[in-house]
Amino acid sequence: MALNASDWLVYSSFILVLGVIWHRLRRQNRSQLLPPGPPPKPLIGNYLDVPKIMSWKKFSQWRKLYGDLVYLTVLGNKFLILNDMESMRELLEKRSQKYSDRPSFVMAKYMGIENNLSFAPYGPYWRQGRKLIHGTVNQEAVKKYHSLQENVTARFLRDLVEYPSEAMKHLHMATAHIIASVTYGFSIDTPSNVYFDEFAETERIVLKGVVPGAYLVDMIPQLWYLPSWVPFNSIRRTAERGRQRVSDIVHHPIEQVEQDMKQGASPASFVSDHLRESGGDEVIKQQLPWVAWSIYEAGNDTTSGTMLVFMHAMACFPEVQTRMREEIHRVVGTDRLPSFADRERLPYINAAIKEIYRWKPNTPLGAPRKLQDADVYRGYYIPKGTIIMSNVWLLSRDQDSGIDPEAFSPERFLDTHVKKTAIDPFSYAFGFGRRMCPGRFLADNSVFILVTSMVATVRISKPKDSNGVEKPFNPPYIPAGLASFPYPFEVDIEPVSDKAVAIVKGRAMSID
Ligand code: HEM
Ligand SMILES: *[C@@H]1O[C@H](CO)[C@@H](O)[C@H](O)[C@H]1NC(C)=O
Ligand SMILES: *[C@@H]1O[C@H](CO)[C@@H](O)[C@H](O)[C@H]1NC(C)=O
Ligand SMILES: *[C@@H]1O[C@H](CO)[C@@H](O)[C@H](O)[C@H]1NC(C)=O
Ligand SMILES: CC(=O)N[C@H]1CO[C@H](CO)[C@@H](O)[C@@H]1O
Repeated sequence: MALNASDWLVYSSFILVLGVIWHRLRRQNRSQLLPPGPPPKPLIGNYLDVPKIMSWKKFSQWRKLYGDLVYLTVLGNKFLILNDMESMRELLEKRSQKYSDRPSFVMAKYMGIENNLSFAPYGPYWRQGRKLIHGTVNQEAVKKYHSLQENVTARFLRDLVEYPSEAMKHLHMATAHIIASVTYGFSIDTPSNVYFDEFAETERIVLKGVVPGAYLVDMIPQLWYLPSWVPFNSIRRTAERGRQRVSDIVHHPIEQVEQDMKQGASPASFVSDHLRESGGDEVIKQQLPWVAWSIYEAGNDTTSGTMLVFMHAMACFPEVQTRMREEIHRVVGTDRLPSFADRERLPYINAAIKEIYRWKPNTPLGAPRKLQDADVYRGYYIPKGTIIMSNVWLLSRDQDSGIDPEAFSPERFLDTHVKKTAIDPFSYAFGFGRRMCPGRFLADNSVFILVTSMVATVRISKPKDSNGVEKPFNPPYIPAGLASFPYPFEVDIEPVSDKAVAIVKGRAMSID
């Protein structure tokens, strides 16, 4: 069919108008100023500028060059780094409607964890899951776990004084025990327990699957579609294995709880409470295993990692350890272990706990968010889909108190010691806004009771060789990823007195 002259005119002017509109839009968008950042290279963007380890240190240096907002592109992905509290508050809290989504990771999606709470897109599924969790671990509800936490701590201390060289193992057991009991109502006390290995294996796979860049495929989704003879093929195999593992681990413990409930032998827990209350609600029944698993995953190594940081600090700063012990012995005495009822009367200990969260923040860049719609802030245009990282590590380095940020010094939080106290890490260490860590009260209680009871009864110091000479002590931290805490390390543990040993053993015996 041939076009006549007038049709042709209509078509071509239509196309011309479209072209002009498109050009205007482009120009308009181009004139919209992106936040400053290191100049990108063609195609790879800032790929070579971002260090693979401890990127937060580099980002913090960039603040001096580019300011509080730093914009990057890496292989086509857009990133915005927030370097000050005000922007985190404004964007992640006040504008949370737009900033509460998470980036999706190809590997995580394939493994089936994409829609499961911590990584879930911002929407009704996520909201329902948060509601389920909130009932179990809100500020009031966590009080019902005090007794559990005190008991686990007493057993932990007994193991610690009996087998001090296995301190790291005992610690992992204790934190895993608490979170497993809260979630499923049964402990994963012994390594022989089937769940223990499953959990540990799954956690390793999952952690690799959600760290941006841990698998190259997250940066280059197209890789996924490479023919399988290409060496990258292992990507698919890894994902397939992860998927099966994840599905097993998510459902096995729930089946166990259901069985225990039938026999009337299931203690109160997140799962059994909701199974009882849901009255057969199918939506809840389907989501429950995933939410339970999310609690376990989000609560296990964050808590034990925080305790490792504590032990690292205690070995390096013995004078702080001594001041903590003096306060506990003065307030609690030496005839019993500390309890939650003592907390209010322990200001130095409470400052020391803040200092643990500050000294080596567990998630130095927070957890990534994805911007759902384009936004404008401080005159800059932030494109839709930008991944937002909050550089809380930089906040933790504040010098307001005048005390060196690298020192472990609870004094920085006490207005009896400094003119201006440091920023309270509770305002950044657990995230922001609607996605803020729902487990922070439970976590903080675990940290309080473990820290206080340890300081009361054992002395933590740098390891020594058989001649009593201190060995070099510099525990390496996990070098990359979302979380930052030390690998298990060697440390010396000895009871502060024979009386402390007797108290610990007596208390542990009263539980069994
Ligand atoms: C000291 C220990 C802990 C630290 C430092 C920590 C820190 C965090 C951080 C920084 C986030 C991201 C928040 C954001 O995006 O703004 C988060 C999320 C989360 N945390 Fe924790 N957490 C800890 C312990 C726990 C515990 C014990 C639980 C279990 C109840 C838990 C459950 C979760 C869940 C489910 C999320 C995902 C929330 C969502 O995406 O909506 N966390 N945590
Ligand atoms: C230009 O930016 C606006 C948001 O300010 C967006 O809605 C529009 O799609 C953009 N246009 C182009 C051509 O990218
Ligand atoms: C903790 O131990 C005490 C005995 O010392 C016991 O009465 C209490 O029920 C235990 N709590 C839990 C949650 O196991
Ligand atoms: C809990 O976290 C610790 C520390 O990262 C890890 O070693 C351990 O395997 C985890 N426990 C389970 C049961 O997954
Ligand atoms: C709501 C939702 O998408 N949940 C998903 C969690 O992951 C499993 C694993 O594949 C999916 O089957 C669920 O649909």
